[in-house]
Parts: sequence; C-alpha cells; structure tokens
Amino acid sequence: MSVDVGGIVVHLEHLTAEKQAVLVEQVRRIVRAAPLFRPEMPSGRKMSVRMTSAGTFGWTSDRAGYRYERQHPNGMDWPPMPPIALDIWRDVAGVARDPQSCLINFYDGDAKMGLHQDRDEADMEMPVVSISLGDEALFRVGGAKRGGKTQSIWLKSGDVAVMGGAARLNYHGIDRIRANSSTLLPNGGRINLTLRCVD
Ligand SMILES: O=C(O)CCC(=O)C(=O)O
Ligand SMILES: [Mn+2]
Repeated sequence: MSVDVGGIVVHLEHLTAEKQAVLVEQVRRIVRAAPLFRPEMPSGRKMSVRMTSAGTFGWTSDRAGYRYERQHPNGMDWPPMPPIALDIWRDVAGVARDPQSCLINFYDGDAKMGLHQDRDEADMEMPVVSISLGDEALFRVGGAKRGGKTQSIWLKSGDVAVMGGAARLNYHGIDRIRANSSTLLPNGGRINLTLRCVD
C-alpha cells in the first residue's frame, strides 16, 4: 500500500523483515569500509546525523558548502551501492537511469534533520528514493517554498518514500526518532538510505 504525503509517495512496508535484515548487513559492510562521519554544515554547526555513502558519488558538507564528492573524507572511493537498494530503486523510481549515490544516514535517539530541499543534483527530473530501517522517524513534508503548510508521517522500518515530479523539491526533514520502536538494529537507532542521480 502507498500513501501520498504532500506529494511524496510513501510505499508502506515495501521491504519484508528478511530483506530489511539483509540490507542492514549490506550497510554494515559499507560502514566497515567507509566509516560514518558527522559533517559540519556551512554554518559551522555539526549535523546530529552521522553519515557515509556508497556508489560513484557521496554527499558531504563542510564550511565550503553542500556537495557531492567521489571520495570519502579518508581519501578512498565510496564502496559499491548496496544491491538491495538498487533493486528498490528499480522497483519504485520509474525512470530508466540507475542511481549514482546512496547516502547512508544514521540517527541515534537524539538525531534529527532540519527542513531542507534536496537540490545538489543536476537533473531534477530524476526522483529521490529514501529507505527507512530501524526505529520510527517523524518525517515532515512541506511544499516547494519554505514556510508553507506541512504534513507529517511516522516512517517505519521497511517504508520507502519517493520524491519525484512536482514533489521533487518539496521541503522535508526528520523531527525526531522514536527510540526502541524497532528491534531491527540491536543497539537501536535508525538508518536512512537516500538514493539519487547526481550529474
Ligand atoms: O532520513 C530521512 O528520512 C531523510 C534524509 C534526507 O532527507 C536527506 O538525507 O536528504
Ligand atoms: Mn533530503
């Protein structure tokens, strides 16, 4: 089943518990090779989310701004995209291209992400596909202009959100995590995978 939240299509329980567990293993392998880091925002404040990436490009940020890089801050190329994430993109994205970047966000119980647009990519015709694993997250969605009305949904483990079409530039963010709401990750927390075409 899917629901529309301010133009963003959320496929509820898209991933079986088994697939979620395999995807977590694929993410663990990536994180062992390309450790999580906590980027600085252009303001100089550190993000509360820790992140890493897989694929040709990884998203990163520091005082110089938001951008994609071909290497992890430690100088290595990003590991290959997790195969299950690629399958999910091909199921739901509705475009012929494959994604070039898989951002891996890790939220502990206190982490959140402020309202923002995804606009560091070249082709806004390409959707953004976002996969939730682990603890539930309160996802807030607005319109394409800051300051308008917003709607919220609790994203659960296995849900997949697609930001495409008119909703591609909608503001969105994570207000909070509901700690211990899932048993998928033994130490709790939430993993979000965000798949995007970059160039
Ligand atoms: O964690 C999420 O569900 C959203 C992540 C996000 O919007 C981003 O990384 O740009
Ligand atoms: Mn985003």
